[in-house]
Amino acid sequence: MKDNFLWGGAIAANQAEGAYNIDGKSLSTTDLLTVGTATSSRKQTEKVEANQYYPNHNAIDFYHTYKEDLALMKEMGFKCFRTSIAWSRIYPNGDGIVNEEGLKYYDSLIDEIIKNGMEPLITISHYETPYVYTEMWNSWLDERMIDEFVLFAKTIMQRYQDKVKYWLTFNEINAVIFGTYASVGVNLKKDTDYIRNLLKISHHLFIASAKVVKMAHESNPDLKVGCMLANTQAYSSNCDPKNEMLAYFFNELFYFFGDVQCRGSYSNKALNLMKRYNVMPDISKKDKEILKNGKVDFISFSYYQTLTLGLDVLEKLSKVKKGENVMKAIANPYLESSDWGWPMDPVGFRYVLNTLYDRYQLPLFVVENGLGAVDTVENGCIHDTYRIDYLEKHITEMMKAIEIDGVDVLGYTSWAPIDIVSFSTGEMKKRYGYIYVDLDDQGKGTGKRMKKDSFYWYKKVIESNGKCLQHPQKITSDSKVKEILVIPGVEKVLTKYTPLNKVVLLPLKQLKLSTVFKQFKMDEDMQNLLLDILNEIVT
Ligand code: BGP
Repeated sequence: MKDNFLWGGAIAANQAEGAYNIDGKSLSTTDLLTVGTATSSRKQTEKVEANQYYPNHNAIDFYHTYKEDLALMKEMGFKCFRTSIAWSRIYPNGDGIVNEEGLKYYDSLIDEIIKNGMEPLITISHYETPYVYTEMWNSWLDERMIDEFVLFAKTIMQRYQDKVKYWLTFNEINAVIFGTYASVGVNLKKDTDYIRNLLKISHHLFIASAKVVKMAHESNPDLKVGCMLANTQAYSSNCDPKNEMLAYFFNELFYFFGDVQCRGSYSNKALNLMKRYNVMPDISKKDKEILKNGKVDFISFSYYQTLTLGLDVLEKLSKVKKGENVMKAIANPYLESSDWGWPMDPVGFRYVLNTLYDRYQLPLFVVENGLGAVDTVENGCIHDTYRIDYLEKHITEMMKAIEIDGVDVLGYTSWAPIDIVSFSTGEMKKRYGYIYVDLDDQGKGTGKRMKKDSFYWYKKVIESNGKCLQHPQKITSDSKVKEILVIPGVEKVLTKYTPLNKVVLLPLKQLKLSTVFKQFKMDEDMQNLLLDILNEIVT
């Protein structure tokens, strides 16, 4: 692994910041999504309704806690931190008037990221288009959005060009296929023009992105701008060539977006298909020029799962009962699924790193990968071995792609280093973090941050540049004194920092640390400090 490999974590403004209506911010599209569950989707409302709960309004209050949160990430040794800039803080009213208060917030956030030794990676638009555009023009269905986006991007890129080198234009640009409102704020009727309109929206996004890439390169050649694609690799459900063909065409949908942004033009196949079905967007000569001059510098992508397709997919999907998870119908029998039904496929990760690199020959950046799972707090500890297991396997495969296969990867920012609101369901209990946040699905709780076992594990991974991936023994308040005393250095710490001495320790050997803490009336802060010191020794 290169010494400058960018290990870190990724979040998005709308899922973390909260503070949805302060310092001049207007509503974003995501501010109007209610809370959902794994089996019932989030609802979109036209205004904030009193009897509904909108989890993104307060999220985890990162707007106010970023200093403490970033300090924890620094402790893990992060080299890179990805977040987005909420458009609705910068141009809240869609009238070209900039909100200086919003910029001030990002001035200090970005300074803080840098102060903590991390390279900022900024997503310009991450599922948080100002809602005013949906009201005025049905958002990205209207080509006027291109200039609005370029203005927004210009404002932030000029302001932060000396501080931020890596930029992404649209988060998961291809997610527009799965939901036009959730991704870019367009309410699209499921009528005969659906596909034509979908392609029109995509074309607007492509042009806007390409203009921003060109603008960035012209204003500062050091800036690197990437696309961001949601990767959901499809496998054929068996070796029937017809199923293989189906999976191939599904994957082509993904490449449709990658081709335009990386190669600077629509592929012949895409043009042919759009012509044949009479759904071609208006692609002027000038547009072609813009696309050609706005090729991205690198490819970033999210990777969580793969899926399996066969010609019987529609039949399978039609059998899914109300309330059941759709993902199960297309799950791979060789893979286990997460609590939310997402098939976990570490080897698939190596596969997509290879295929993407082969196709475009551009550096890759893994900007999202992680496990959304339910965590339980036991005696102040969170033993998330399942998360460590998931990440360990995925990082191992990524390292094979880099070290054995020769794929060029700039960095890995896992989603999400701290628990934040889930985008798809709006739940808090779908947790990804190394840092636990004490809030529930209704936003109730203290908001307190706690380190999970994965926190110590990831710290070690970064420190060793990926060499130490094994899950080390972790000391918790449940550990028995006799088990930890055999670890070199532990006895010294216990006798130095606590009222314990060798004589006292002897009869306590059969006890758990929590009992010892109680006997010696150690307060919670002292207990946590001691556990931190002990785990420092172990790792
Ligand atoms: C990606 C989005 C993120 C994030 C992640 C996990 O598609 O870019 O915003 O949310 O998925 O998904 P979820 O939060 O729904 O579990």
